[in-house]
Amino acid sequence: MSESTGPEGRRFPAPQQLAAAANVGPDVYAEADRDRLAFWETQARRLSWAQEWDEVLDWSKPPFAKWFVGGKLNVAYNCLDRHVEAGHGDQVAYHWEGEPGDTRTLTYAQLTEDVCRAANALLELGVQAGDRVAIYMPMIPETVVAMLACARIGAVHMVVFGGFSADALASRLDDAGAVLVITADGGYRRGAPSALKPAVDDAVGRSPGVRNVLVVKRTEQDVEWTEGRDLWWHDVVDRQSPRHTPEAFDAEHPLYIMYTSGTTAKPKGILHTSGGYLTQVAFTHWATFDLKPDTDVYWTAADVGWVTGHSYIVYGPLANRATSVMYEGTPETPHRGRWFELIQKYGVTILYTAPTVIRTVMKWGEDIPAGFDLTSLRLLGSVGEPINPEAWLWYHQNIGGGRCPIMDTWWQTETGAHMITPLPGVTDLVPGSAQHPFPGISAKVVDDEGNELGDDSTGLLVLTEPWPSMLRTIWGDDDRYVDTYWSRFGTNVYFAGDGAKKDADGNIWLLGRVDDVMNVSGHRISTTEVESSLVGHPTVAEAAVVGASDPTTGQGIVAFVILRGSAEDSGEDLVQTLRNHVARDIGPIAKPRQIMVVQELPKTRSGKIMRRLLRDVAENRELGDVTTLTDSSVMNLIKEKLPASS
Ligand code: 6R9
Repeated sequence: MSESTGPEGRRFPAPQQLAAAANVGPDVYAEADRDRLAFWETQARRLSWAQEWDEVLDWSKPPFAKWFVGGKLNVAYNCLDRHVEAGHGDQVAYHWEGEPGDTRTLTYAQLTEDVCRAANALLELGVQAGDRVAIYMPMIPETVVAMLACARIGAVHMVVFGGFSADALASRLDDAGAVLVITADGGYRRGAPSALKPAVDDAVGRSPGVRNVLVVKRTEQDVEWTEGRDLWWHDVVDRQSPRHTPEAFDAEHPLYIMYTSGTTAKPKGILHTSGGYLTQVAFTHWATFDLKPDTDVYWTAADVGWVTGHSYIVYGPLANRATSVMYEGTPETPHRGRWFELIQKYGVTILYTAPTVIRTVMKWGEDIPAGFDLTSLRLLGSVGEPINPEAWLWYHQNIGGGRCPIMDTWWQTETGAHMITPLPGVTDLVPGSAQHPFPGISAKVVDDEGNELGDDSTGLLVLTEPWPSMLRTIWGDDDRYVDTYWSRFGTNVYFAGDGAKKDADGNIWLLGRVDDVMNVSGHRISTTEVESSLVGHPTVAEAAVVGASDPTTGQGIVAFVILRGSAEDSGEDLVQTLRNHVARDIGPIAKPRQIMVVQELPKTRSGKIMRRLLRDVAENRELGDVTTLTDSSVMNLIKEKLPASS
């Protein structure tokens, strides 16, 4: 265990100035512990309800929860109209920036009108409350408008990441039974227009339930057109009335489906509903990020097609009347300082992103962020993977200027909102650990039998009480919902699928997916720990570790590493140095059997490394399903690196 990852590693106390004015102070934990349901009830009052609930939680048929039973609200009204009615219509909701450098500014008043027009258009197209609408779009304002228009009329949106293939889209359209697809001709990625419509044409051709395809003109690429089915957004939406009276829906009315890949080929359609979801995303966004709506400029640098985009680009920020930045493209276009240029340009105060991006910029070198004025930043966030202590310290120093606390937020598509995270004005930060359950959340580390473990032990992460933004089911498959999440330790305990460790001070460290735990000669070693050790070496920027079957040890550790910009060579010497480094750091048992230096790693839209594919490579198998990769060509690059014999 390297020095910085152990409990003896450095602590970063909450900055005093921030703590003095923080949205939540240390008492929040005691308040939540005193009466958990009353606590969530208080948070629900942050929203505007057309009708109060009769009961906070109905958990009489676990694991099927109902929150704020009998309550009614309109999610879009809560994100838009109420802020306009309160006199904030001129406040900027989004500073949007396209990859080519075009910009749009949307105030709350303008966004409300745009959403009303789109809602009227959906109604004209015959979309009804409860219908499913697929959204397959680039990161442009119409994507947010489309989501909120669905929410406004009670239609269930299903955003499919624009990088996914026609196959991935087709299987989701079919599973959800979508009646409408909203898309664009294309979007800009890495300096060039990237088409979306051909994949839609392919997928919709196989989905007889889809009546119409609504197409936003973004790149002006040529598109094929199916008369009677395809409609231009500007023809249908622009002529609509900018007024629409929102209807209040039940707190448990479905809001959206978000597909997430599971261990089997069939993706799971995670269902979120309205009142509890909006309550928890709004409250966590406000508390974890200390959001001050009048002064902050907030930026979740992630894709809307990931749950992080749903909860923390769209619903949380808008419910809290935040001013956000939204950016269409990739961090390295047209140059590697693009993100930092945006922080400087808009005076971003809060930045929320994924460790994979931090490690990428680390690889490019600290000169890149150093070239921009980042002094507007006051708080940073991390999500998607464990953030290695090295990457944490680098983020803290080179982007946060040593002054911004980092909120390492653990949560999932299924949980809807933050579940384990420090709080900015309260927690002494421990780099690499997500630390404590959020107030009102019960998370525990248990052994294989479900017994709670004390401090200083390693096991499985479970959630032992229902929470407002929890998934309600897997779309169309209640049995799979129960089996996947609520059967390992009984129907009252949610099995998250992540390994976790509690240190001697009770901080929770996430150790990656349970299926990422390796077993080497009977020793359980987490891929995350070996990866952190490798990234802790000065030559390594990124590492992915998998367990490959091994005739003698059961599994052998195989590592794929990307070197830092300044590091040279992939020679045998360096590989030996790195193997010894891990052995010294964690123990000889963790010494990788094989280390391969590569240029790229296979990643999902949320920056998660697809270890399953690397395991296929390490075990010399045919590659499995690659539909959720952002760039499937990286697998060919990696295979080329393999020694011809293996
Ligand atoms: C929000 C999101 C969920 C899985 C989760 C875990 C990993 C997310 C993390 C983290 C360690 C963090 N994960 N945040 N691991 N520390 N701060 O990422 O949702 O795409 O569904 O992934 O991501 O393994 O189980 P999703």
